[in-house]
Amino acid sequence: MAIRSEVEHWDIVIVGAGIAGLASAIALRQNGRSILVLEKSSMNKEVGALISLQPNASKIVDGWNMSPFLSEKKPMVDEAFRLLNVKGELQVEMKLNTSQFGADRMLYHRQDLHDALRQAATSKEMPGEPAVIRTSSGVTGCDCDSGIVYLSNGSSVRGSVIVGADGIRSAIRDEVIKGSKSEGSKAIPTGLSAYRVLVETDKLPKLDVSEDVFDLKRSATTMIVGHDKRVIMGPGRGGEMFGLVCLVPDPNPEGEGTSWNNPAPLEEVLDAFQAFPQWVRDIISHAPEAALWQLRDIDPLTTWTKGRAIIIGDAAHAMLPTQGQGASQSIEDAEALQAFLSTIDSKSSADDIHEQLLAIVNARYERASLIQAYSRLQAKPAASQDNKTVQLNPQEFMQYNCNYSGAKDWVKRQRDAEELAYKQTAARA
Ligand SMILES: Cc1cc2nc3c(=O)[nH]c(=O)nc-3n(C[C@H](O)[C@H](O)[C@H](O)COP(=O)(O)OP(=O)(O)OC[C@H]3O[C@@H](n4cnc5c(N)ncnc54)[C@H](O)[C@@H]3O)c2cc1C
Ligand SMILES: *[C@@H]1O[C@H](CO)[C@@H](O)[C@H](O)[C@H]1NC(C)=O
Ligand SMILES: *[C@@H]1O[C@H](CO)[C@@H](O)[C@H](O)[C@H]1NC(C)=O
Ligand SMILES: *[C@@H]1O[C@H](CO)[C@@H](O)[C@H](O)[C@H]1NC(C)=O
Ligand SMILES: *[C@@H]1O[C@H](CO)[C@@H](O)[C@H](O)[C@H]1NC(C)=O
Ligand SMILES: CC(=O)N[C@H]1CO[C@H](CO)[C@@H](O)[C@@H]1O
Repeated sequence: MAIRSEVEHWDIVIVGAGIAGLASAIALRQNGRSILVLEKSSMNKEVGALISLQPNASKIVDGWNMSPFLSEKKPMVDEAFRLLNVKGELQVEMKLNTSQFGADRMLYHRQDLHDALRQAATSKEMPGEPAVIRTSSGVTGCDCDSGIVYLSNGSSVRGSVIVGADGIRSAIRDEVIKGSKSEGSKAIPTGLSAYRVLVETDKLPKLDVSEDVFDLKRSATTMIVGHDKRVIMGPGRGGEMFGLVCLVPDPNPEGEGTSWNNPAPLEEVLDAFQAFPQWVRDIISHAPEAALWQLRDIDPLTTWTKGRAIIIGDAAHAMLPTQGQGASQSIEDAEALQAFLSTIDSKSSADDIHEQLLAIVNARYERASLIQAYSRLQAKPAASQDNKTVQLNPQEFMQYNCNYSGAKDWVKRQRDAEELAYKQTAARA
């Protein structure tokens, strides 16, 4: 008879080493706690694109003492959001500054942010024990009640807590929503696709555009909107790179869309953006390559937790990138794990753990779901058919998105609001 070896046990098992998983590994580090991160890929080629952290997400990251890891990555402060029509005329400029939102909106190269998070998660210099990351370790599912996580190579590990941070096609999600109204919920086509273009700034010629319309060196996000297409662009890595996300109607809405990294010919992008200013097309035409990314999101789920498992990030609330909130919402999730699991240790019961996981879902659900819904709204045609009237109002959403000071504060605010409403009703009665 074979001797059945003891399954390896960890306090926390995180599935997926994307931004959500790595941020959670950092956030959950504390004395005596063991953390294992299981990542399917070999983790040597993060998608090349720029990414932004909204003010209060960048503040959470600052609070983790990430600066030794981030400062060398040449992060940039986003100073303004600028909206142009297809003629290249400025419609709105929204200055972003620290006094308004309590922190800066930061721009990163995705690879750099990912690298810095990975270093911080595994560094000996951070509080608690370093997290262990195992790459080429795909997960096929889990048992939410016992905490067993099954790997594709047939082995398994056990976690007192399982954090499913395995992205939009999450395997842990399937288990968490089994038996709920959301059972079987999957990534759905959104009718949108995005070409991603990243170019080294010093490869660009002098652009034929006046500096008050567009300045390549300025640390700002610029959006150009046509009726059904738009370009969102800005600098990264201290100005060395310039990144564009070019949204178009999905050319193949029924397609599988399993990748955000399908190579696309530059001519195809230029063709799609004929109506856009020549100087934008000049930037695109100097890029080495473009990639097509079929955009998917998920419907709000009825739950994010079951037993010892919780899903976060894109696994829980994948959203369109129309507001650049995906990474920020993942960071906010990680902070919520930190806040609500601080009292959980190896002696905690399954019930204690589940209670805290429920508290996290309570704290995060409404906000993340609303931002998810806003991101869909923001995907509606951004300009009239003749492209003359721009219909997008970024200010409205920005106010809500950036008004956040952590999961516990959020719960308190909700409670205050309820109390106020109750008092008002009582006063009227
Ligand atoms: C090209 C691009 C540009 C973006 N730009 C922005 C932006 O400007 N601003 C913004 O806020 N957001 C942006 N986003 C979205 C943002 O990156 C995500 O919303 C955010 O990173 C949260 O992702 P995540 O960590 O939850 O999931 P992911 O980044 O998808 O990470 C999931 C990880 O889990 C791994 N994994 C998957 N399945 C398994 C499994 N079964 N077993 C083990 N591991 C598994 C994956 O390999 C991956 O490493 C962008 C996304 C992309 C792809
Ligand atoms: C920053 O924002 C505040 C509030 O909106 C505004 O009063 C102030 O002038 C801004 N500062 C800068 C430097 O733009
Ligand atoms: C399966 O993968 C895990 C995680 O990478 C590893 O620890 C384990 O040794 C592997 N088991 C086998 C049988 O290959
Ligand atoms: C308006 O913009 C779209 C791209 O979104 C373009 O295809 C169309 O030709 C433009 N229409 C006019 C009248 O400029
Ligand atoms: C942030 O939200 C609170 C209530 O939750 C509100 O009182 C405050 O005015 C908001 N601040 C901004 C800048 O919108
Ligand atoms: C706009 C906004 O909500 N900013 C908040 C970010 O967090 C700090 C506290 O950590 C608040 O004071 C800010 O109001």
